[in-house]
Amino acid sequence: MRLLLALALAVVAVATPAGVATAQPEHRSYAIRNVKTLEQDEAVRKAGMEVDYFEHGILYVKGKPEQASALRKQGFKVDDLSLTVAATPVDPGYTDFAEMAAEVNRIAGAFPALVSKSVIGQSFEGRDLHMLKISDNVGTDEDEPEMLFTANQHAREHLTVEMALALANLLTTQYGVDPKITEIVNTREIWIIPMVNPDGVTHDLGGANYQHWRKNRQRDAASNPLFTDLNRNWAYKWGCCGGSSGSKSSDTYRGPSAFSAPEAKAVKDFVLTRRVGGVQQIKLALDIHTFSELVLWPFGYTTSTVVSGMTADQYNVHKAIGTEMALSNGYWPAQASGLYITDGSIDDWLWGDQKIFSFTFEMFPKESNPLEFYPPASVIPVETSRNRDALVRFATWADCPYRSIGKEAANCPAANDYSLTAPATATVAQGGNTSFSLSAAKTAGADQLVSLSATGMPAGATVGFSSFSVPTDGSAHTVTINTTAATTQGTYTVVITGVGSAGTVRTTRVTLTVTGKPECTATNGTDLSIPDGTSKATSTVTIASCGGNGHTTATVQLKVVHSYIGDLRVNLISPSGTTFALHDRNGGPVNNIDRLYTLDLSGEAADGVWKLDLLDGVSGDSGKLDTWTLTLR
Ligand code: BZS
Ligand code: CA
Ligand code: CA
Ligand code: ZN
Repeated sequence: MRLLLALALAVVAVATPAGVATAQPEHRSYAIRNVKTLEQDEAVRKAGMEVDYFEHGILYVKGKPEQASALRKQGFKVDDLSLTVAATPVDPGYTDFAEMAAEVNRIAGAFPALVSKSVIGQSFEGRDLHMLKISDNVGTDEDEPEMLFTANQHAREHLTVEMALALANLLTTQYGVDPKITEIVNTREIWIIPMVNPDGVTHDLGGANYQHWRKNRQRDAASNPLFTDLNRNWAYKWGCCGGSSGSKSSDTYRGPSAFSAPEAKAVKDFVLTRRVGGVQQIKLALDIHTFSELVLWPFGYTTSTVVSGMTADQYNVHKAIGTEMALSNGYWPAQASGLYITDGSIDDWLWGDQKIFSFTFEMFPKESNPLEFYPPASVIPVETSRNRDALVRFATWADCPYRSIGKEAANCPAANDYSLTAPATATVAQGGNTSFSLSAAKTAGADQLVSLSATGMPAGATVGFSSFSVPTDGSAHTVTINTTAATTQGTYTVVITGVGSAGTVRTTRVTLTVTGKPECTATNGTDLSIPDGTSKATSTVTIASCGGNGHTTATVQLKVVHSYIGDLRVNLISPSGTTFALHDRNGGPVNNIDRLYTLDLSGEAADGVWKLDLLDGVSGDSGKLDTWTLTLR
């Protein structure tokens, strides 16, 4: 979610002792859009409204309806947040606590061989925290990599319980039907906690209208509110860095101490039971939230990528797996602190304390406005099945997340083990060939004979090995890659896989660059500022003598520096005038774009002037185009 929006609502909540974020009749929260200049900001103050904060072209204020009407007459666009909040009726299509409990029991009853149900503890108000385990031989603690899925730490994020239950249904109903699902269930042990904050959910759904409730429903001994943001209550760097609040009325109140919230503590205690013989069995975790359509990874407490507790390899594993999921579901991948600094989040603890590679999904919708915690329940099927492929891919890494960066031999040793070594990069011209050396060297146990194969090659290219079966004695062998004149220019990740005679599978990755006609590629590296507001910036490159059309997998490598890419639109416009959207207000308040876009430009003549339009759209943020490279084929 957009945190600042939550804070706006929290301001309203302070006024009511029960903490219910409903409007006070005389004193409402407003969002004033398109406040561009300080003078206009001043006009708002003069109207007598109290400014909460300014964010991203929107001024959040409190005031009276008369003051709002006065501003509207002066031409301001003033939205009454209090009204919107109060006016959203609860959609019975979302799963409440009792329905969740019934569904969990139903799934466990329907698939006794695959599913076991347990209760890991109770919420503050005494509701059971239900959990499912899904695996083959579910009653046995097998030596299989484990995965943890948690949802609904934040009460109003109702789509998240639907996601967790959809996952449980997918894994069970598709077992024996879909080979990928069958493989996952057979080789992993999957824990799903679909509703971490049942008291909050019950409160949020308890009236005719949604309550915009985020936190739990804890109270102190005197029954005064101690409502706590569960995703700020985890012990790793708890309260360290300004990423949570010490004020009880805040929507990001971190609680009086780490794990003061019984719900966070129960999940933590469960995770600790998965340390068997000192080894944490859970390898991957996903905590599900709404909204903004993001895939996030730790750390949230710092903007540093590599820091004590997070090596470059470990960061790169998070980034590789997170980015792969985002490419599948269309979310935006980012380190959590790219959104804003948070401390005490579950992800920071799972990684920082337990070394579980951990991720957060911020689900649908992408845009932020006060209604958007509460899309109609009709979106549930689309928005949950949207993540199916991403979650299948996620599960495939659980046995060794380091495989995502080709470093499994060093990090996930097998009894009989070896490492495969090849150069990190290779370059080949279209229609040419390149050779590099490859070796297999034993690192543990018995020597093996390793059979080699490669995937990820460009279409039309072939790979040859001087020997298809190599011993693990470290000797050098030669790999040759041949391309044709039609092989598409670009960068490829060629994965060379070895299968040892003792069954050990190891991979190594080579980043292969296929260079083509330089005439079909152009770069503009001149910085171009992207104005704040509604006028676009345009950068051009000229392709002069490439001839023919673009390829089906043409690319644009784009680097933009911007403080809020959720406002940004970036379009490529061909010489004939066709528009191709590269970036359309994705990523919310994340900064900067550094991304390779693949486009089908086969319908466009290559030669001519290609334009890149960049439009910020909303005031409050600006940036610059750093560089872009168009590769037509
Ligand atoms: C939300 C947003 C979420 C939060 C962002 C976040 C995710 C921070 C993961 C840190 C780690 O409430 O959905 O503010 O907790
Ligand atoms: Ca099993
Ligand atoms: Ca196990
Ligand atoms: Zn959330």
